[in-house]
Amino acid sequence: MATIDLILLHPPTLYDFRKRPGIHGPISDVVPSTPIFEMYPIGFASLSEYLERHGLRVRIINIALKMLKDRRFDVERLIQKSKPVAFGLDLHWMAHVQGALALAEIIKRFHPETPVILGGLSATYYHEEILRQYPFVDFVVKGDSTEKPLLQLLRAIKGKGDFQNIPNLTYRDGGNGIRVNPLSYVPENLDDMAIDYRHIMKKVVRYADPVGYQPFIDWYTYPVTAVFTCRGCSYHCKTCGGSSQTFRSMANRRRPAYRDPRLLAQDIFHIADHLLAPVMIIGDIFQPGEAYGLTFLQEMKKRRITNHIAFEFFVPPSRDRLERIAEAIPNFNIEISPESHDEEVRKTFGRPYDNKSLERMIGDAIDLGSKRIDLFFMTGLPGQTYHSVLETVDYCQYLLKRFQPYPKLIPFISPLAPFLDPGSAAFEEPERYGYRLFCRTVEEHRQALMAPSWKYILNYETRWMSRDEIVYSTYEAGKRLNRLKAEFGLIDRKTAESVERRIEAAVRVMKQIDEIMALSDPKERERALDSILPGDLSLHAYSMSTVCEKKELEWPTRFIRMNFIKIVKTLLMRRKPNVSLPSSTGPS
Ligand code: B12
Ligand code: SF4
Repeated sequence: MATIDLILLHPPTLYDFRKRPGIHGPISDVVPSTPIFEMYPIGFASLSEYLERHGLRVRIINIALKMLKDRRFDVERLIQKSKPVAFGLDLHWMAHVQGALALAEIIKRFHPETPVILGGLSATYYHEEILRQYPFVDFVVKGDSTEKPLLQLLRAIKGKGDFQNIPNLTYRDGGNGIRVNPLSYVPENLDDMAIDYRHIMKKVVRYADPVGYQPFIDWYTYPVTAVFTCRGCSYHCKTCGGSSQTFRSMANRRRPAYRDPRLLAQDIFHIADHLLAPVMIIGDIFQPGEAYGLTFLQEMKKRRITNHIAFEFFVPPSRDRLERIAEAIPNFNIEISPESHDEEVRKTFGRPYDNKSLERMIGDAIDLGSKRIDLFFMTGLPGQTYHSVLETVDYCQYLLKRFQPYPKLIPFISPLAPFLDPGSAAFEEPERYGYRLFCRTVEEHRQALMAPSWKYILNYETRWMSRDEIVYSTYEAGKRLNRLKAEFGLIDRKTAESVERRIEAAVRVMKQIDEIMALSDPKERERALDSILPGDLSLHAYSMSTVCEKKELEWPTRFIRMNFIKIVKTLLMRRKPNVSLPSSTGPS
C-alpha cells in the first residue's frame, strides 16, 4: 500500500481511562459520546477530503473509540506499526488535553523523526505554551480552518521545504526557539470545504476499518449525521469558547464564514441518498439573515427529504420562519438552549430572548407539526444559584403541563463541564463574570483530568455556586427532571427507575470520593479509590448517561438506516466532492 501522508488520531480525554478509576460524571449526557468524548471533530472529515483532493493520502483513526470498544486494544502496537509521513492529533476540545499529549508522547517514543501536528480550538488557544512545554509536539496549525495551511505544511515536510511562509503555523525552529507565523489564513466562506460522508465511506473501505472512522460508540445503530452552516458565531455567550469575541481574539475571525445555502442543501441530499437517519444542521440557518435561511429552505423544497432534520436555533424563530420550514421539510425537529428558566440569568449568559417568545415558538412549532422539540438547560451559569437550578426544573414542569398532550417536548439539564471553555469571556475575565478558576494553563488542565471525580476536574466555580453545589444541583435537578419525564410519559417507568438508581449510586460514590480525598496519605488515598472504583467499570456504572438516557437524545430513524445499493454504487464511482454548485439541484 502507498505511504500514508497523514494519520489523524482522535484521543480519549484520559489516556488510561481503562485502568484509572474515576467518575467522569454527566459531562457528556447531552451529546452522543460517552464521557471519554470519543467523537472526533467533524473537521477531520473536511481535512481528509481536502488533502486527498490535493493528492495526499490520509487516514483517520479514532483511538478513543477503539479503546472503548475493545478493552484489550493495544494503542502502542498500532502506533508502532503505523509509518505515515506525519501524525495529526486533535486538541480541539480542552477535555482531550491529557489524552492528546499522552498519544503525542507515545508517537515520539516510537517514531522520533516523524512530525507530530496538533490542531483544533484548544491547540490554537495554547499554541505557544504547548510547544514550549511538550517537546513531543512539533507543530500547531492554528485557526478554525486549517485545510489549506495543513496541506502546505505536509508538502513542506515531504519536500524538505521551509515553514516560514506557512500561515497559521507555530513550530519549533530547529533550536529551542518557537516560531509563530501569523494566523492569516481565515477563509470568508466554506464553499471549498466539504463534510462529505461519501468520502468517509470510501476511506472505511480503503482501510477496512469501520471502527477507526466511527464517530461515536452507537453510530452504526444510530447513524446521526451533521451538516455545517458556518465556522465562527455571531453571538457572544459568556462561557463559550466559540463565541464571536473568542473567534476574533483567538482565530483572527472577524465574522463567521458560511457555507453557501445551496451547497448546504446538497450536503443533506447526499446524506439522504445513503442514510435514512437524522441530519442535524449545526448553526442557526437564520444566523446569517433571512435570505440565507429562505434560500436554503427553497432548495430543500426541490426534494421531499423524509429523513428527520434537526434545526438548531439561537433565538426562537418567528411563526413565519417556522411555516417555511414546515413547508419544505416534512420531518422537522427543533433544538434550542434557553440554558435557564431565569430570564436574567439567560440574558447575562448571552441569550437575548424571554420566556414568552420561547413559549410562543414551542406553541407554533407544535402547531406546525414539529416532530420533536429539545430544550437544553445548563448548570454553572453566571448568576445561577442552587435554588435557581431547581426552579429550572419547576419551569420544565410548567412547560410540559402547558403543552400537554404533545409527547415530544423534551427538556434536558446538564453541567457546564468538564471545563469552562478557554478563551471564553468568563475564562478571560473570571472576576468580571463571577467565576473563580482552578486551572489556567495546559498543564493544570492536564493534571485536573487525572482527578478521581468530575467535581475535582471542573476548572471553575462561580460566585453563586461552589463546585459542590454545581455537582449536587446537577444530580438533584437530573433526578427531578427524570421523575417529571416519567410523570408526563416521555420515558417509561422502568427507564426512569434505572436513571434514578444510577443518579443515587453516583451521588453516593461521589461522597465517598470526597471522604477519600480528605485523607492526608496519598498511598492510602489511592488504595481507597481502587477499592471503590473498579477501573473502567466505574465509567459504565457511574458516568454513562447519569442524569438521562442516551436514547432520550435520539430522533426517530427507520428500521433500515442505510441505503446499501446507493452506498455500493458510491463506492464504485469516482464522484466529485460537494464543493461546487450544479446549475440545478435535483435527485442524483
Ligand atoms: C458542532 C459543535 C459540537 C458538536 C460536535 C460535532 C463534531 N463531531 O465536531 C457536538 C454537539 C457533538 C459537540 C459536542 C461537544 N462540544 Co462542541 N461545539 C460545536 C460548535 C457549535 C461548532 C463546531 C464547528 O462548527 N466546527 C466546524 C468543523 C468543521 O471544524 P472542526 O471540527 O472544528 O475542525 C477544524 C479545526 O478545529 C481544526 N482541527 C480540528 N482538529 C484538528 C487536528 C489537526 C491535526 C489539525 C491540523 C486541525 C484540526 O481544523 C478543522 C478543519 O479546518 C462549537 C462552537 C463554535 N462556534 O465553534 C462548539 C465547541 C467546539 N464545543 C465545545 C465543547 C466544550 C463541547 C463538549 C465538550 C461539550 C460537552 N461537555 O458535552 C462536547 C464534546 C463532544 C465530543 N468530542 O465527544 C467548545 C470547545 C471549547 C474548548 N476549547 O474546549 C466549543 C468551542 C463551544 C461550546 N462550548 O459548545 N460540539
Ligand atoms: S453557545 Fe452562543 S456563542 Fe457559542 S456557538 Fe452557541 S450561540 Fe454561538
